[in-house]
Amino acid sequence: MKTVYLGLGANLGGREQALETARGLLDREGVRIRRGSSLYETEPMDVVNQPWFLNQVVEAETALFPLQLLSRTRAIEIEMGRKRVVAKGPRAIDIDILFYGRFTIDSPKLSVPHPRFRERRFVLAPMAEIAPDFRDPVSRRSMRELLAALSGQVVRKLPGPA
Ligand code: PH2
Ligand code: MG
Ligand code: MG
Repeated sequence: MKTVYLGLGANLGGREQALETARGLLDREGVRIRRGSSLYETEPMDVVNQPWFLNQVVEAETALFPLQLLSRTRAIEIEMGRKRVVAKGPRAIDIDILFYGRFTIDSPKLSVPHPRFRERRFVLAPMAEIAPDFRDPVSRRSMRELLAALSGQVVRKLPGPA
């Protein structure tokens, strides 16, 4: 079993319900969620003219290999009605593989750690909440350190368990 961290995001429709549905479908697909961060209401990045996101990070255990995990997460996105209209634009659900144990993967289909996570408060704030001492296998810096080094992007932690 490998410990993985996944980033969940939604900015269309019932966002909180979408995250809950995604967590349930991940479990069905053999991705056992051990911990979930709080939910965060986050300012959109990259494509800024789109609704705010609800983001969450989950820690899970899985026996799936990285590309198997990727195809299951893609299948869940499609099952949940995601259509790729605009790259980095609005979506009903997005499931990103942030970390796969301490492995680094650079293949045409998949890059792990997620190539842009260090610039993204919507990833680092929930990561630092559930795994502050986890180290980025590339930079060797902890989530807490990477978050502290970041400026910009508004994220609001919502009260209560996810
Ligand atoms: N995902 C993107 C692009 N921009 N912004 C926020 N706040 N949250 C996201 O999950 C997000 C984004 C591409 O996947
Ligand atoms: Mg994404
Ligand atoms: Mg994605």
